[in-house]
Amino acid sequence: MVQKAEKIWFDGEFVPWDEAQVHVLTHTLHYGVGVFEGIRAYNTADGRSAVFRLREHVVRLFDSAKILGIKIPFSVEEIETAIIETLRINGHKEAYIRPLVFIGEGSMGVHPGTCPIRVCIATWYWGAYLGEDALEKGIRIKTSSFTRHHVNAMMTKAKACGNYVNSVLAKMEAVTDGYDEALMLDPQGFVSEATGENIFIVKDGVIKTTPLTSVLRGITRDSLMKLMKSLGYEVQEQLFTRDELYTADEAFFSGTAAEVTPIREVDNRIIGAGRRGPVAEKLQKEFFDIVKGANSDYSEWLDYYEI
Ligand code: PPE
Repeated sequence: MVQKAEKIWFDGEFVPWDEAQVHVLTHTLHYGVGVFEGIRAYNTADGRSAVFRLREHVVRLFDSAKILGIKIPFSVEEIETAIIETLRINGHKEAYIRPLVFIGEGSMGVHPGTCPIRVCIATWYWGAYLGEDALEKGIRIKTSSFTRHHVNAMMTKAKACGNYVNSVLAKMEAVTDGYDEALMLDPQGFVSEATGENIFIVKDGVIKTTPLTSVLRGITRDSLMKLMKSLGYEVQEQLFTRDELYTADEAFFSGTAAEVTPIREVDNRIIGAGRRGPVAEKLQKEFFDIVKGANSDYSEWLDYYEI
């Protein structure tokens, strides 16, 4: 259950958590055309708090909206300010932040017509996405029977509500079958991403990740790639197959919610030593230092605020 906070920012105003409601004829509820973001704020080493890569997330929200033909009735700066204000009003020193842009009620039928565009921002505490042990021990995943979107069927660069039907189906299947997460293949059969994470593999010291075809342009993915290069790793954006993943020395997921989560088993095959590998461990340490403000080389990625 989500831990309730005091307020939700809704169309420019703060409303009590329980009153942030919509009508059943909300267009997005029927047809799925809406966009959202997932952002994290962390406690920082100096006792303050900071939102990680706020600008990039808000810009991606606007890009997602543009892809879907939605005009957000606020500016990037207004949404950024609203996010910080929501964290402060809720007293959240550490939180997951969920901005959502959706089409409200008005007309029915596939064409959204003149239905209003509505925007809300919720914040809540969210610990380790795939369980407390996941970050340390790694997770077990299974190739999904559901194929990831074709790039010209769903707009994969948009973090669109409707795109997640595919993710929810895959996640439910994986969990029902006793796995932690689903690995999704693209329509050609190459590894794509997971239901809410990008994927990396390591083989003979070289790191590979899926190119930006069928996958979301992950901000954690981008952060890790910059970090890997600065640490001297060779990183390639290249399509790879599930059997290449089976024989990798290490594999891990990246995402705002999942952070850096090692994968210890795929389709009942042990990956590497069957536990968090040295590259994942090193990247986790560096990543958490960065998000918690302990590495000044990356301070431009942090927007500080105080409660
Ligand atoms: N792929 C997908 C499909 C995806 O949903 C996410 C984020 C990523 C990749 C990684 O992107 P980024 O967060 O920018 O590194 N998934 C969000 C939603 C998770 C949820 O369960 O809801 C997230 O991690 O916040």
